[in-house]
Amino acid sequence: MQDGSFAILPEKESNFENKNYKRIGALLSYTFEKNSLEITGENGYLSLLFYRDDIVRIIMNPNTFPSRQTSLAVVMEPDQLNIIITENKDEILLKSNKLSIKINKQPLLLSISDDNGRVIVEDAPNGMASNKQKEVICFKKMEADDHFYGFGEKTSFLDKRGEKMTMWNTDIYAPHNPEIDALYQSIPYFLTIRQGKAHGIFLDNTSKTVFDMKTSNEDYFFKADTGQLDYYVFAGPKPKDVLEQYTAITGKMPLPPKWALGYHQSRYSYKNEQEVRELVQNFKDRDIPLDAIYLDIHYMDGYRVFTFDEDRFPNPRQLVQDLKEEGIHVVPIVDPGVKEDPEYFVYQEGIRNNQFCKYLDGQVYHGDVWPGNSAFPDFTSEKIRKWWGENHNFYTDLGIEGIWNDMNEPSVFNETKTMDVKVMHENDGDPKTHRELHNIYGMLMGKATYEGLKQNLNGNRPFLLTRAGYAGVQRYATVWTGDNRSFWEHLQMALPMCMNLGMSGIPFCGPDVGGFAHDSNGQLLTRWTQFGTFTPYFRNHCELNSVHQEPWSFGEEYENIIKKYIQERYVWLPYIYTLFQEASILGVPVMRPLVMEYPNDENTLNLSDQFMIGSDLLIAPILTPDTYHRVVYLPKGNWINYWTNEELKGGKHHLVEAAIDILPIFVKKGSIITQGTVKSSTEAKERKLTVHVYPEEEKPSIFRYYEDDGQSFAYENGDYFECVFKASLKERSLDITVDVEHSQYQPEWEEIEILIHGVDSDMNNILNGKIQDGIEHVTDETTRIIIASQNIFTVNN
Ligand code: MIG
Repeated sequence: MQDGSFAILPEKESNFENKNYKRIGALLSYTFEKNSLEITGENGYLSLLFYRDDIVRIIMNPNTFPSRQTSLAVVMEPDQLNIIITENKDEILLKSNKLSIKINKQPLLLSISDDNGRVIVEDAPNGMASNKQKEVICFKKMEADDHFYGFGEKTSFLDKRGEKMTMWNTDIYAPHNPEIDALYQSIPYFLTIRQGKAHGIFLDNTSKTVFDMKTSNEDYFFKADTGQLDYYVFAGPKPKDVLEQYTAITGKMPLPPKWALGYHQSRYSYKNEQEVRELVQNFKDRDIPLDAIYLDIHYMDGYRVFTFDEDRFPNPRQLVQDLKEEGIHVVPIVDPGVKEDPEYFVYQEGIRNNQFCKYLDGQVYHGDVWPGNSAFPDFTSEKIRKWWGENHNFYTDLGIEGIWNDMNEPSVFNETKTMDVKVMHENDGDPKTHRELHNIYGMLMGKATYEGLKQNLNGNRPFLLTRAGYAGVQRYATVWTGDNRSFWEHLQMALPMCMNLGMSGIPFCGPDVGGFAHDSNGQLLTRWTQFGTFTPYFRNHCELNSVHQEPWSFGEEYENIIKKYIQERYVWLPYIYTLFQEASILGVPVMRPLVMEYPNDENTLNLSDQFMIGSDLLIAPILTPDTYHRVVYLPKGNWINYWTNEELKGGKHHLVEAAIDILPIFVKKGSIITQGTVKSSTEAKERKLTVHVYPEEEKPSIFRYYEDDGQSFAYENGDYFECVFKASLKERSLDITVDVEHSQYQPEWEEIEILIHGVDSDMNNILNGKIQDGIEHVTDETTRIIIASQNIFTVNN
């Protein structure tokens, strides 16, 4: 029925009147205390609560005084702040050091400005409203030049102006196309760019939510199916500030183990031990680096989680150990559905201890998934999360350090694709329906799993991959974008999807390289792997019925190029790892849209087919078949073609060449990047750090380099290495300094090679204040300086 014209009957039009919304009305009374204001309105109650000078939380509850309870997305408590309040006949004014809120009394409407008096978030005439169906909604004014980013995992282009998006974690196998608006993740958060400045809004509501940036040009709205209208406003003003503010509320990604950043190989499924061993042998024989292999659902005994099938995998301990010796980790899949089988210990435990989701009358909910009829752990209870987490010692005892969570929307094989929304969750003593908590279920499975792994791994960093999530999921898991297809269109879509995940506080993400469903081919896999070299998460994965897409599957010509780009990943790791560390502290993404770095440049606002890694590296992959040229936009400044050292002027578009073995990469002139060497896996020793310097007259270059052991949490106690590389070019003299700022961890490399690009050989090169001997001119335009690593620590003196 949905496919016919029935879907567009006149009565189906949804607007303010049809939905019987009631505006909050006039302010009746209020009370103020230190950092918060409580307002009683005609048709609802309102709280304004400052968390920091630059973060305010606003809660509207139609029925009672707002609860200050948050979802488990929120990790921050409000700071002690002094907010100034003033009042006149028509308005109340609240002021922190960074934000001021004007509260109009009749009707009750809010207008929020930053410390420069710039209005950032302002209620539209409909303001806040609710209806009898328990919906809560909020309308905000939209400016002609507002552009919207974030919203987690969404299809289509980068800028979400003109889109209406639903948040309801859904397992969509097909199709992923521009009109599918609810996928596996729900991140009810967005960042607005308005005239080059940024601000953000996070709606903390775990039921179904909708963001409409499409229907009207004067205003946009966000609404929730049920619960409070509970949102946070972030002041900006730079895009990176908004990310820092949002992740102050929802938390930051912990530093992943280095092996999680290497190349990963997966297939649904490598079905038995022999197949896995042959796969590893193939990588060895062909000298292709590899850090992890995934075990999809076939490893289990009848799809029972926490088991291995004895025929297919007779000795998982040996397998895991042998692979570890080769520097390869094994990552098994774990789904939430627990098979209904009275002779299966997990099902027994769950039933005996009341750990599965139940209806109000106590009946356990069962749904059909891979193992057949199954029950679902109630991850909203801390006790139950602990049980689930501890069960993972089954894997960690075998030497496993990474887990893959799938189907955790939760996905159920039925009409609604998920659990009955009437099922209850314990929610640590505050029981709620699945309708109210649906969107956070998958993330809480992640929390249970990550915390369980961490406890079992004796100080090693766990790795968790998840399909479903909610705001804050970055604290526990890496996100992959689910069941894409081996289409060029899906390669194209992966760029804005990952950029917007990054803008949503999730730096560690990536698509299935090569495409999951449908058949890949040599050219597509080659171009996709080139892109994968720079996606934060780099895994090749495909489905049961599709052709094999391991790096060698399409002949030698493609294999060689694919191999080269997997190797490049390892070469770039010392740069990427530093960016991961930055992301773990500041919340900014590793892979970012150009608009994050150049928000005033209108060419970047919806630029969806190129991206940046950090602030200085621009990647412009080839995204269409039989294509050996493309247009690249370079923002203002000068840029260097990484492969040819050719210099290009920014502030304009260029046509660049890209033969099948070329991924176009551009380095900003005036920057410094660090690289390592080709390795078989991240376990192998890094012998040399290469520092590429691209000096720019009168513009000092600077790069803060970070390194640690890549596997433990010792960095939290200061066991890390940090140094700052600087270069300044003035009057035929290039001055380079290496300042070690922290060296409680000693890097493995034996030497640093400094490669200076684009200055002629008769230039004076000065290293840490001394004219350096032993300078070698590699070409007329590139100079090499080698420093033994023991001198790094003394070179300052
Ligand atoms: O409905 O475990 O997205 O990556 O290979 C299929 C089998 C279930 C969906 C995941 C996919 C995985 C597959 N899973």
